[in-house]
Parts: sequence; C-alpha cells; structure tokens
Amino acid sequence: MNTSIIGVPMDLGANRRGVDMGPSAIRYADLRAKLEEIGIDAKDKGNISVPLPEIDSMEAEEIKYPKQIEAVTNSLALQVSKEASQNRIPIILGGDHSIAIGSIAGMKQAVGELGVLWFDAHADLNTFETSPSGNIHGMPLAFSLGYGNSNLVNCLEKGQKIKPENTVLIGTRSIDEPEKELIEKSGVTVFTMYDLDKMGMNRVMEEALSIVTSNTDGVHVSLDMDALDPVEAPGVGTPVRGGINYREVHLAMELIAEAQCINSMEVVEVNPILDSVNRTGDLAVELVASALGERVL
Ligand code: NNH
Ligand code: MN
Ligand code: MN
Ligand code: MN
Repeated sequence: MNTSIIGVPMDLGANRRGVDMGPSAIRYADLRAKLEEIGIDAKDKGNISVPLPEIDSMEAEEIKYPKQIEAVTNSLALQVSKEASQNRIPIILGGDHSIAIGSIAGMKQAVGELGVLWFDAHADLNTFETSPSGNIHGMPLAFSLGYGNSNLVNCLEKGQKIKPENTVLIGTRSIDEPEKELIEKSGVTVFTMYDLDKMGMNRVMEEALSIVTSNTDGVHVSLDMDALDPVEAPGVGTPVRGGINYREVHLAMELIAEAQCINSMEVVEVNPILDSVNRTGDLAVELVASALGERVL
C-alpha cells in the first residue's frame, strides 16, 4: 500500500486560529513513522501553500476568505488528483474542513464516482446563503454535492462532485435549520449520535459501507476530529458534547480497513492550541493507521 501525505495548514475557513497548525501536530505525532511501522509506504509531499489571515490585504467580509480558499482548494485538488492517479492513497492533513472541497474534487477527477464517509459533529451543509457564521468550513459538503451559488462548487471542474446516494454522514449532532432542509432535499444518508446509540457502530458502518461502495469507483474518508467526543479529542475549534467514543471510532476505522475500499482520507480540524498535549494529534495518527489496516492481532 502506497500513501502520500499532504498538509494543508489552512484556518481561513474556521473562526479559531490554531487549526493551521494541525498538519504540524499530526506530523509531530509521527504519522509517517507509524505508517511505515505497519508496512505502508508513506511519502510526505509537504504542505500546500496557504495565505495568512494577518497579512494586510486579507480583509474578512461576511463570508470569510472565499477567494483564498478557492485558490488553496484548487492547488490541493491538483496534487490529490496527481497522487491518486499514481495509485497512491492521499492522506490529507488539515487545516479546517473547507479543504475537503479540494480533496473531493481531486479524487473525483482521478478515480471517478466517489463514495464519501463524512465523520463530523456537524453536517457542513451550509452555503453562502444559509451560513450562520460565514465560516466556509461549515459548507464543504454542500459545495461538493453541487449546492450553493459559489465558485467553490466548481473546483477543478464544473458542478457536483459526489452524489447524495453515495454520501453518508456519521456522528452528526449539531445541525442548523437550513442544513436539515438540505438533508431532506438532497437525500444524503445521516447517522446521528441517536442512530449510533440505537444501532451501534458495527451496524451503522455495515450500512454506511454498503452505501458508499455500491455504484462507486472509490471511497473518500473525511474525518473531522470534532466527530469524536471532546474527552478524546479536546483539540478542536467547535467541540460538541456527546460524540463518538474512543473504541467506537477505532472500530469504524477498522471496518473501513476490512472493507478494503479506501482511496483517500483526510483528517481535519485538529487545533493544537486548544489541545491537551497533542492528544488529538496522537489520536489522528492512530485512526489513520487503523483505517489503513493496523490490527491488534
Ligand atoms: N454549522 C456551523 C456553521 O456552519 C458550524 C460548523 N462548524 C464545524 N463544522 N466545525 O464541522 O458555521
Ligand atoms: Mn466539519
Ligand atoms: Mn465539525
Ligand atoms: Mn451508493
């Protein structure tokens, strides 16, 4: 198995500084060494270049930094597509979740029809028109599904990148009203914490994996670390109580590995400034290893 690590030190889509240091925190937790230890070839391709919000020309308007995020997600998409075309699994380190626009566009170009597993406390289905915050990290799934009046829908190629019938959200527990409407209208599958509690992670993943692997050419795993309970992942900008626990999330990743369906993975929203001694960065490394096949026995 060959992987390419790509860092995206971007915080322009989030309202908290610090998530730009996510790629450093995950590298500090020895991602590459961990992967090589379990027999995976890992090349670190360095970081995509991202402008700093402090520089003078960077004026934040109601919707924050759409032009800059467009440029960053475009370069990311090109790099992701290039790695995936060479049969390497891109492991993308965020950065805020707006980077998913680029990861998904790149994978779509390289692989074709994509299934997406979206682990997140939030639905990330806002658009410029509905966002309560103006933060683009709350919108990437809507744009990837082709919704919203924004250039960000047209990353790399025009329009929708993924189909709702191949899109599954897991761990959701904070959804804005307009996002509820888009869930209804689009027909994406959502497993909220309520569903996880009732069904258990094993059954949720069985159903989720069957959805993302049927009528698709590949699977992208988008792991927002705030999907986890803040006890396990305190280093995130928008923690929400009552999340996925340590054992459940490992099981989810192990089942992904077992299904042998993963073509790319991103880990986002790691904020070392808010963390307790890189606990969240360490966990991110464990979860990538689990998703790529690490086993106890
Ligand atoms: N739904 C809120 C918004 O759109 C919060 C999004 N925050 C996230 N998403 N961290 O994963 O602003
Ligand atoms: Mn998110
Ligand atoms: Mn989130
Ligand atoms: Mn499907």
